[in-house]
Amino acid sequence: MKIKLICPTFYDPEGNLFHPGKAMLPPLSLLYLAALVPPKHKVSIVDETVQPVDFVDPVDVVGITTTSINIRRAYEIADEYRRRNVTVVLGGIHATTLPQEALEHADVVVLGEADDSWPTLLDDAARGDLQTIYDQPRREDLTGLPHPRYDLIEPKHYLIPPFSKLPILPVQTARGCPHNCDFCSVTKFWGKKIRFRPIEEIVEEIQLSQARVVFFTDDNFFASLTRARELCDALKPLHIRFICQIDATSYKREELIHAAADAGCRLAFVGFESLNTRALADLNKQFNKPDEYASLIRILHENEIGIYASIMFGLEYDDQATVDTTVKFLIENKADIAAFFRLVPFPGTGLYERLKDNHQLVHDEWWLHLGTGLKSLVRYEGETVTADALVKQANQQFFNFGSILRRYGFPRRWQLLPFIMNLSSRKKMIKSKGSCSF
Ligand code: B12
Ligand code: SF4
Repeated sequence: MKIKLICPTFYDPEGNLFHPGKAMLPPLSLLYLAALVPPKHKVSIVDETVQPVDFVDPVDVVGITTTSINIRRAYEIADEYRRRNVTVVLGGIHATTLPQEALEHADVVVLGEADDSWPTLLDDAARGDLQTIYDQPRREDLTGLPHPRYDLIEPKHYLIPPFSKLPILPVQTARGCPHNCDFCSVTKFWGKKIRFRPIEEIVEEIQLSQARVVFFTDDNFFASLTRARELCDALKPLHIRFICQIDATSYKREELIHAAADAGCRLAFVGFESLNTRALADLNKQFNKPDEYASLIRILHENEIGIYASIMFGLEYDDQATVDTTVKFLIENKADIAAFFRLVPFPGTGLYERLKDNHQLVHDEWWLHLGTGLKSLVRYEGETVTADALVKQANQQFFNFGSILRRYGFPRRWQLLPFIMNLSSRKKMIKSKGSCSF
C-alpha cells in the first residue's frame, strides 16, 4: 500500500492558509507513525505548513494528524481524499476528543496514542477489513518505541539553528503531566502519570539523527528530579544544544538548571500564562507564583539559558493595563523571547465546559469557524477590548526594535537562537499586524 501522512496547516484570521515560509519543527507525530509503517508499504510525509498537498498523487491510505487549530483544514483535506475514494484515517488530539465529529469526515478515527493501533490498522487496511474506531490503552511501558523517520522530511523547510546543518529535531522522552490546568488538553490525552522512555534509547535516537539541536517535547522536562538529572548526565557527552519545557517553580531547582545548562540546554519554554494570581487560580494553575518569575529568569540567565515565556490574555478582567504590566515585566527582566496567546477554550477541557455552560462561547464549535476573522473565542458582558487586540498590543510592544535592543544589547553566543526567533516573530507580527495567528 501507499500511505501518505499529512500535518494540515491552519487558517489565519483573514481566512488564508498559514504558510510561514519555514516551520520551527517537523511534526513528530508523523515521524513516529511513519516509523511504525511495515517496510512492505511505501510511506511519505507532507507538512502542509511548508509544502502543498498533492491530491493527484495516487495513494491508498491517508493519515491526518489533528489539533483543534488545524481541524477545519484537516476536514477539508479528508473530504477531498474521500471524494477520490482514498481511505482516510484521522488521529491526534482533536479527533480523540471529538471522534463522532471526526467520523463525519473520515473512514477511521484513531483514539489516543497509536503506537500499537496504527500497525494493526494498516494490517486491517491491507486485508480490506478496517474498523471505524481504533482505541489502544495507554502504554505503561515506553520501551522499544521506534526511532522517528527524520529521513522523510526536507530540512530546507525548517528553521536551521546557528552552527547546525540540520533542523531542530523534536524528541519525546516522556508522556503525561501530573497537573490539570483548566485550559490544557495534555492531561486528558496523555494521563496524569508520567511515563518515561529508557534513557539509552533516547541517546541512541539523538546520535543516529546526527542532530545538533534538539527540542524535547515533554511537557515538563524537570517533572522528576532524579530522572532529569540522569538524562542530563547522559546527554552531556553528546555535545548537543537543546530546548525544553519546564514549569515556573523550577527556580527552586538551581542545581538541576546548572546540570541542564552543562548538558547543552540553551532555551527553556515556561508557561507563565499570567502575572495575575487571580487569573492563575481561575485557570487552575495556582502552582505558578508570579513573584517568583523574576528569580527563575535570573537563575536561567546565570546559567546561560534563555527563557521563552508563554503568556495568555483574554480573561474577563484582562485589559490594556494588564498587557502593559506584563510586557514591562518581560522587558525589564530581559525575557529572551515570548509568545502571546489569546485564551483558547479547547474542547474537552474544564475551561471549555465552564464557558459553554455559561453561554460565553462566541461559537460552541469555534474550531470550525477559525479563519473567519474571530477577534475573540469568548465573550464577556460589557467587554471593551477583544482578546485579539490585547495580543496585538503585546506583540507590538514586545517585538519592536526598542524592546529587542533593551533585552539583548549585543546578543551573546548562547542567545543567538532566541535572538533569531525574535526577528522571525517580528516579521510574522508585521505581516499579521500583530494579531493572533489563528
Ligand atoms: C511540541 C509541541 C509544539 C511544537 C511543534 C509541534 C510539531 N510540529 O511537532 C510547537 C512549539 C511549534 C507547537 C506549536 C503549537 N502548538 Co503545540 N504542542 C507541542 C506538544 C508539547 C508536543 C507535541 C508532540 O510532539 N507530541 C509527541 C507526538 C508523538 O504526539 P502526538 O502528536 O499526540 O501523536 C501521537 C498520537 O496523538 C497519535 N496521533 C497523532 N496524530 C495522528 C494521526 C493519525 C492518522 C494516527 C493514526 C495517530 C495520530 O499518534 C502519535 C503517537 O502515539 C503538545 C503537548 C503534548 N504533550 O502533546 C502541544 C500541543 C499539541 N500544542 C498545542 C497548541 C495549541 C499549539 C499552538 C496552536 C500554540 C499556539 N497557541 O499558537 C501552536 C500551533 C502549531 C501548529 N502548526 O498547529 C495544543 C493543542 C491543543 C488542542 N486541543 O488542539 C497542545 C496539546 C498543548 C496544550 N497545551 O494543550 N506545539
Ligand atoms: S499547562 Fe503544562 S502544567 Fe498545566 S496541565 Fe498542561 S502541560 Fe501540565
